[in-house]
Amino acid sequence: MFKEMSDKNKQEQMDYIISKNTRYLFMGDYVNRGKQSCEVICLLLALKVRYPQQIIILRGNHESQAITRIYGFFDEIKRRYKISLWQAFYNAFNHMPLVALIDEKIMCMHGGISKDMHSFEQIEQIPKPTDVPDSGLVADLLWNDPDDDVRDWEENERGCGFVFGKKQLEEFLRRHDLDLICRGH
Ligand SMILES: [Mn+2]
Repeated sequence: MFKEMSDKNKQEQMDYIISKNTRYLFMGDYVNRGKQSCEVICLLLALKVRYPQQIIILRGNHESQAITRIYGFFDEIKRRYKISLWQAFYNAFNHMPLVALIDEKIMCMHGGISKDMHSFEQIEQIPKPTDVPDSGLVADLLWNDPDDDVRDWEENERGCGFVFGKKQLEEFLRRHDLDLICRGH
């Protein structure tokens, strides 16, 4: 993306920020723990508005009201702008997609698989806007982690969600006819 920008003059850069034949999937956690969360999320949202089909922005566990309140985004917005802008951002976060499916075979999410997920229709039926609850399918998709050392679903040391092992992942992939999952967190 940035190599291509550097090859163009200023005017051309405007139209070539992203490659025309490429789709970009962002995997969440755009805000908190940095000084310029506002710039990061505004750039991504601007790209989404300009290239709606090519830019996909999944939600991370940091895109929530409670987590932005604790880990820096709220303080940044309050210091630089005003609290109503933070409210506007978390209202937008509440509409963000949780999962992307590539060619029916690669499931992408920020956290991990959920033992509460039985079908993809179930994810489509999650009402929006939604905040991130403490438990259940939405929390799992944004918070869960893989762990090589666990044999079963176990509590997550992060304080939210679960960890899962190879066996749980293989069962999940078989049940949903997937090749692999791709996750961030
Ligand atoms: Mn995360």
